[in-house]
Amino acid sequence: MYASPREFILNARGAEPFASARGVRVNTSITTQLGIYTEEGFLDREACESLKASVRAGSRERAKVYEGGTDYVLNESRRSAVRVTVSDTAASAVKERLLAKCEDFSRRFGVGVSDCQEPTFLVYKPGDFFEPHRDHAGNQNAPDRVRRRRVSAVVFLNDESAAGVGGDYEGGSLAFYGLLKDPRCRHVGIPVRGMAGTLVAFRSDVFHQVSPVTKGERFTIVSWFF
Ligand SMILES: O=C(O)CCC(=O)C(=O)O
Repeated sequence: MYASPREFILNARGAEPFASARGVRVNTSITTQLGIYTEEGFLDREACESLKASVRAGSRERAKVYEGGTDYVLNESRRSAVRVTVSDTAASAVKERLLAKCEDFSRRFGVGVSDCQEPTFLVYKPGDFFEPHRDHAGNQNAPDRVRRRRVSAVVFLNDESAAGVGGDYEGGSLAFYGLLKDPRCRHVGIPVRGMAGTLVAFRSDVFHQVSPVTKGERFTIVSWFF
């Protein structure tokens, strides 16, 4: 196990983590066995289109990152993405759908969760990425909202495709590290395919990354259960 996310990143960099996730397709029955929950059709296509319209109309700021202090900071060498504030109606509709997963997630991940944080809407343009990180790493000095996280959720609003055409994007793989027990595999990123409407959930202490988007725009919503 790594002492800190930074140590992991330095190790992972040496092993070119982005390359390990590129172009690989892993069946969801395998990722499920490895502790990554995937639900296709969590949102239907119409809901995804309407949420993307809300994102386009929302106000944008550069996404920040938590680096162990008392608050989030802007560090675009670790995370490059845009965070969008959408209408209360759109945000509450998503939160309501997510809250319906509390019971299932409590059982599935063996943690008691009864609420989730306000959904965060993200846009990644070509070149944007998020380096390997954990959403909660046991740091007791972390702000409350980081310390309480038990389960992380990502909802995809558009499709990852090889061509990155139409409303799709290319690159931008969400990949997980440390799921395979064999120490030789610790730098192997296991990607899940982004598909509009799919919900992916995992324990918040699992290392994950978003590799650089190479074409199109990638739209996701993230939230954390506690
Ligand atoms: O956009 C994503 O797919 C994941 C973002 C993420 O890892 C995070 O916000 O912690």
